[in-house]
Amino acid sequence: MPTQNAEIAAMFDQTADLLELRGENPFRVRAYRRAARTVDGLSQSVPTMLEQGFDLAELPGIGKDLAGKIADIVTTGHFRLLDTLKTKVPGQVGDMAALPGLGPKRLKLIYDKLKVRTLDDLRRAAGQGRLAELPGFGPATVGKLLEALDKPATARRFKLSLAEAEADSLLTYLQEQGTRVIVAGSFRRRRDTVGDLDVLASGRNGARMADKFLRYENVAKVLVHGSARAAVVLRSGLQVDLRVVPPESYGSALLYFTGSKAHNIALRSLALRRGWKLNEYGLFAGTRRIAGTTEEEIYERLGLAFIPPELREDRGEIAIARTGKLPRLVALSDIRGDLHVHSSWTDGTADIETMARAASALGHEYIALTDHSRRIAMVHGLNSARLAQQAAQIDRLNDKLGGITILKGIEVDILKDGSLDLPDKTLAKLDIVVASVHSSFDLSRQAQTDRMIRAMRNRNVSILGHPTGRLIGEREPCDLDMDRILAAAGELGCHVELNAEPDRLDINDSQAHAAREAGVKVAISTDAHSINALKCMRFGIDQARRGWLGPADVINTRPLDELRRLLER
Ligand code: DGT
Ligand code: CA
Ligand code: CA
Ligand code: ZN
Repeated sequence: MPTQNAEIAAMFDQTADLLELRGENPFRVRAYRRAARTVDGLSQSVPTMLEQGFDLAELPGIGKDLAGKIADIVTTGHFRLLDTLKTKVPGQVGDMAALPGLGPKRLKLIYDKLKVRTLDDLRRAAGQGRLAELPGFGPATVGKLLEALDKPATARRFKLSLAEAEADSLLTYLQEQGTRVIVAGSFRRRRDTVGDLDVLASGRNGARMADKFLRYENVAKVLVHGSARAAVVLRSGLQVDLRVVPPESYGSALLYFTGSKAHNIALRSLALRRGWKLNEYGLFAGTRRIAGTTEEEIYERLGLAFIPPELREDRGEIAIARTGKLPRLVALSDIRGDLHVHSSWTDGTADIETMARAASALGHEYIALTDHSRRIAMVHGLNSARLAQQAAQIDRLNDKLGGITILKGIEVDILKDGSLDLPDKTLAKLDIVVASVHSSFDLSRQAQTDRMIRAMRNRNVSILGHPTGRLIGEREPCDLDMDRILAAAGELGCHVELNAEPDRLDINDSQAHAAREAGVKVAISTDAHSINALKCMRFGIDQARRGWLGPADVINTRPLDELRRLLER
């Protein structure tokens, strides 16, 4: 798995700590701290940016030298300078510098006063209350430290997109004539992150299948090796469980291992109430198997409509499946266009025509070009004048291109006070305005919520972009009162985005469900900065389905003329 922004930033911070501890050139120390902040504040993941050909040397505080080092870290997972520095400080002081709250000053303090040399020394000192006696070690600092010291490496969850890349190549390797192999678990339910992969195979020779699995080239460590079961850790750190079941139990095993656990338990008690037994081997009346080959026949026997895996979370789906009134969930084939797309006018990698042709090839009838507004100077955000030039180019392209319409739009920055980064008269000329927060993520809940509602009150705003600002595994969602935001959106006729970028998936599944309940319509948009990223729409569809959204809940399932009416406020 490529190294992510937060890890790169942490390596630079740690490097700065160690350089400072050794009394090295303060300019060099500051350069690493600044680079850490820049990397941490990016809205896209560095590996993705590199893949898309973005030159990191263009970022503030990152010159050619640091850009090269970052690329190195992404490919190797290591920062050589940091590794060297760690060997030059005594004991495990180098590793301690990675812990939260332990900068050079505090490190020196515990080294000198408490004679702490190793992580174990540190745990002991904290446990015995000796840390708390030092100046600058308040309860919050010590608490955070202890938490970080206790955190097992296995607690980590993997983004769905990364898990999918791993799953695809593993399945290609395992697939053979006469067997079925599928990934069940949270992966099949399309959760935004997965703890591990649960691979299910049907076949008579489980031992041979398990052996083949263990010989997979990406296996780093074998955890379990049984006759019809195996578990491994891949080189990326992702754990994979394999079970091989006979064909007559395939459906019941698939149902069981798809989960969720809560859904399984609810189904099992439904079976019990009829005097039956449901487990991974089948549905049984006494000792007689009455279903098990397919999931469909099990649901049918239980008197339920088939429940799509995305809904199996025990959030009311079973009761509704009994009435046969489950919603028809939105599918990728329902999507007619993409309403958040960037071009090389700002930080995209392709020009407008290339993006439009690629979208057309994906079957889209329209795209909205929504480059950044001027505040984001780092990416040459558009002011009114450049936006007018862009509009002229879009007019020419719309005359020239057939089959796809390019809508004129902007991703306008929501400023700290909730005002927008461009004047109303500029925004009023556009077909679509996506308003997004890219700064001040740490406002209080009240202030952040008020800020976004103020932005939505501007009648030029069509869609609230990536509402929570989260970057999965890297940046927490900002503190928001989502109920209040959705209520305001509903009242104001503003739509909310479900950003399909695999690092974002923002809003998330349960927020999408809340939007539906509040009568707010959702735009599923890729936020693509490259032609490849246009294909990420399906990750947004996954989360929309998990949020129970149907085609009518999603504005970009509409033909263009209907969409235009929906964008009017
Ligand atoms: P994850 O891996 O944390 O993202 O989540 P899952 O849902 O993939 O959970 P996992 O890998 O622990 O187990 C896979 C499935 O196996 C789970 O969704 C349901 C089933 N399962 C696991 N443990 C139990 C259990 O104790 N009872 C029942 N009924 N099902 C279970
Ligand atoms: Ca799992
Ligand atoms: Ca598992
Ligand atoms: Zn954005």
